[in-house]
Amino acid sequence: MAPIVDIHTHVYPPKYMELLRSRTTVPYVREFPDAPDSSRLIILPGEDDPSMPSTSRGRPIGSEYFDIKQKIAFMDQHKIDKSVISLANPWLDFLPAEEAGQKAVEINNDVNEQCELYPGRLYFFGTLPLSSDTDTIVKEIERLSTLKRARGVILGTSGLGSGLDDPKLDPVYAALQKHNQLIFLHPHYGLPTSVYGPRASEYGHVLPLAMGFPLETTIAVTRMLLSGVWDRFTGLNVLLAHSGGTLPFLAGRIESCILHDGHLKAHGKTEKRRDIWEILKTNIYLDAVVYSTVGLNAAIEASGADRLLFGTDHPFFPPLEADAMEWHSVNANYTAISKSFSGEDEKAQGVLGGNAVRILKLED
Ligand code: 5CU
Repeated sequence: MAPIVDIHTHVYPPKYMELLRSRTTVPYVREFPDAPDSSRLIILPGEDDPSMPSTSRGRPIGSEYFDIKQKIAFMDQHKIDKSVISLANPWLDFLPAEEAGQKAVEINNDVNEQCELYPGRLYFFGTLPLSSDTDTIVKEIERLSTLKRARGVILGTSGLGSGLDDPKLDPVYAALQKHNQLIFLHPHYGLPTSVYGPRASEYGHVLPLAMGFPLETTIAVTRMLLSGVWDRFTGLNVLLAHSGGTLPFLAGRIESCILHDGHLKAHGKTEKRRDIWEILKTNIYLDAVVYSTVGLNAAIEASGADRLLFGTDHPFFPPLEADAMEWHSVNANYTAISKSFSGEDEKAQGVLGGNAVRILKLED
């Protein structure tokens, strides 16, 4: 039996918690006077709206966000053998350029040390100092490739500030390709809050998380594709959060729009390019954090069962009932895998962990 591996699972390590607690603008962690006993994590754009009661800003943050023992307890509780942990959003995107390089070193070392406490159980995707200059970013990629438990990097969609189709990212992509480091691409910024409408505050976090996150990922990847990132870096591998947002469902439409675009044709950009289907099956991996067979089947169809990897998104999406033993969000992903691969045990085992062990070299 292959081990069960969770490749989408976050932490805010102690060094990062210190940083969040020292801040007064988003992102930050603090207690509010009307609820002094509970800290709140405020990270998403718009979450800090002063018109909201402080207890509905952001989300409560407890030790499950930063105590590595709790990660292990969660893994044990849900029969997860290994986890590839990553710093949660918004990573270091907000730091001034001159601070980012040193903070990335501290935080990556911090996470590597936490992984070392549980040999064979914990690995991590490192964090890059993206607000810094590309030399500093490349240096951290090189350094990460020497850290024992590092298995790639987690990246948001903003890149150096202008998105992932920015040609200034080429040295970063070149270094990642050279050191064979996977990018775990994860959303944070969502869509402009105006699209959620004037009643948005009545709907909790549903619109930014269910719609904003996946669409942000889809747009970011499509921009990478359109700008020819994978034509220049044919060995660059990217793991997309939330089963690629809506990419598997929209891939046909994206490809058709490219083929029918007069502007692209006039600039010779519809020929001599690797199409989206090839990239989905060669450069892209998808996590299985989509909570239903409908999304999972689209992911399987688009990239193949051997490129799909189980994840939980822990510590986000905890059960709302105080006494719940198991997490519904985790069980929804387990159930979707079991239903989609009914009678195909080998493929199910691959998605649950075998693929991750092979792709991320998790044998100790
Ligand atoms: O609930 C949330 O806000 C989040 C988040 O910020 N990041 C994430 O990975 N999942 C859920």
